Amino acid sequence: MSYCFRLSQPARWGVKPRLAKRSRGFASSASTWLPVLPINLTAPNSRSWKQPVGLFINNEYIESQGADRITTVNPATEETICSVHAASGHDVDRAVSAARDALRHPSWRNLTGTDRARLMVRLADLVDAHAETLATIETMDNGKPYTVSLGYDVPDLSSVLRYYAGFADKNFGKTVDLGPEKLAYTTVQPVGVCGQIIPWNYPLSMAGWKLGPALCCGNTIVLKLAELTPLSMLYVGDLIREAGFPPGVINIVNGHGHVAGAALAEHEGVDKIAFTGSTKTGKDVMRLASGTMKAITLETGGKSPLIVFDDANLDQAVSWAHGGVMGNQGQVCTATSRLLVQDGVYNEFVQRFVEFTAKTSVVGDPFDEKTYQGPQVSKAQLDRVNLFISAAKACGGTIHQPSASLPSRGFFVQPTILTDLPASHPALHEEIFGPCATIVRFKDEDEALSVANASRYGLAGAVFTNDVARAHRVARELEAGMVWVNSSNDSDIRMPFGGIKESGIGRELGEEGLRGYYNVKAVQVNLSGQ
Ligand SMILES: *[C@@H]1O[C@H](CO)[C@@H](O)[C@H](O)[C@H]1NC(C)=O
Ligand SMILES: *[C@@H]1O[C@H](CO)[C@@H](O)[C@H](O)[C@H]1NC(C)=O
Ligand SMILES: *[C@@H]1O[C@H](CO)[C@@H](O)[C@H](O)[C@H]1NC(C)=O
Ligand SMILES: CC(=O)N[C@H]1CO[C@H](CO)[C@@H](O)[C@@H]1O
Repeated sequence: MSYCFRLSQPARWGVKPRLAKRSRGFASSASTWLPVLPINLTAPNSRSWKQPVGLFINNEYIESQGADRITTVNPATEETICSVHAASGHDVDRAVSAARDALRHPSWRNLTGTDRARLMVRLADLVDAHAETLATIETMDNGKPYTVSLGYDVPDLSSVLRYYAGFADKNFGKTVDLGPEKLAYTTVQPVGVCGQIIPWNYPLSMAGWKLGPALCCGNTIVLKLAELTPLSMLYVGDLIREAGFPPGVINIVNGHGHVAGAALAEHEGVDKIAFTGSTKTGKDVMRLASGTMKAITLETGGKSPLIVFDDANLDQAVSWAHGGVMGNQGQVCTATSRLLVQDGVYNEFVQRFVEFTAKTSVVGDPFDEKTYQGPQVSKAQLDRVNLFISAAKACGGTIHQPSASLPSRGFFVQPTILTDLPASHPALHEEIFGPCATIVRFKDEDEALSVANASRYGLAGAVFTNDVARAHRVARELEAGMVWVNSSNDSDIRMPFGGIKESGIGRELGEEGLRGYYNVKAVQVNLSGQ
């Protein structure tokens, strides 16, 4: 099979030689950092707010030490929104030492779980009280529809904080019976300073998934935001201070991945690193974190299969399959982007899926409440999706683009369905991260499973069938961290979220999500008198 298409690989993190040497010491206390005032912004929906643009360290917005800035763009208009301070390695040192001090400080260390829960709930209430502003910022910076920002992203942040607040006074150790001459028990203790690196596809929600379990267990945090979406969580900094968190417990920095992200991942003052993003960058984080053998959790890429058997309810399958790959502009790590459809219903499924997409995927202004699909987050992401589409054309695939015309400005792409691709085509194996579905036919259950599992990823999978036994058989055999029967993209904060294979390490959400944020200490007391 000749290759008609090959993706070029962007540079790795950590290849820059200066990184290997950075971040050894801590920042000196001599402070040259000055406060930064917020700027006034107004969004296309006419809402105005004061946007912080500094680094949020020790409950203050301060200047970055270097001249580095990140300029962020509204992807629907291609207009610059503003610039924010970008952390240098020294700024990361400062944030880490603020977090280390807070970890030891009685104002945090002496709190009971009940006290921490109260702070977390207060923050959740403030997030809800500022929901419209936060949703506006998210939509302007990321491009996702305002209805989704307001209906999903903001409430996800507040819900996850409340959910983990509920665990804060229930995370206990155990006593273990070792006989009359020994008292043995375990206690749970915070891991320490947690470096958390979040992606641009769900900035508020991903921050919640990281902050919730970490705060619950008494850790302190340096949260690094994504370069493409620096604004919404910076705004939350003010709410963190207002909620009453002691200085240094939650620090929020913007910065470039290969500078600030890398500095955090290799920092000797950081005890744990949690990362959500691409598989490639996840490997860089792992490599850098290995220097001090940090605890890690990674939530990385996916190419999740959705299997439709002949006996499925096709209306149901089409509707969930559409949401599973077209929702959030297809910028979802769990996107069920590989649709595998059994021979008997293949033609009908393709036809109905194309029709459903034409009807549902309304592309346009993300502040318009009729819009289902806003722009891709950036020009680079748009180019990536278009590259896969033109590669599919070049290899003789069929391209279905059922929606009407696109807005003349902004990083918009047609929702796209690719069929008749050769089995080795990259569009069937690489994560496209756009509203771009591939559909492949299969003969029987064995073939479906072997195609579904033939991936380096193992994040999610979905199956549609009327046969209960088959549904559970397939759920068991799919190589994935999450399986949906008769649905897709149907996560719940009370259920663990994460992948196997190259889709990640560890789990977020659910009770399981706490595991990465405490250490268990074993204490054994000799009662024997010997
Ligand atoms: C914090 O706890 C320590 C040890 O239990 C105690 O000595 C100290 O006074 C407490 N500090 C505050 C501010 O409560
Ligand atoms: C998929 O789920 C995410 C979060 O769970 C949500 O933001 C998105 O809108 C969903 N997409 C659809 C089409 O339901
Ligand atoms: C999936 O849902 C359809 C439609 O409600 C139903 O007919 C089918 O039995 C369900 N499958 C399983 C395994 O529950
Ligand atoms: C049941 C089944 O087919 N499982 C397969 C999943 O894919 C892996 C890797 O391709 C195979 O080793 C399994 O046999």
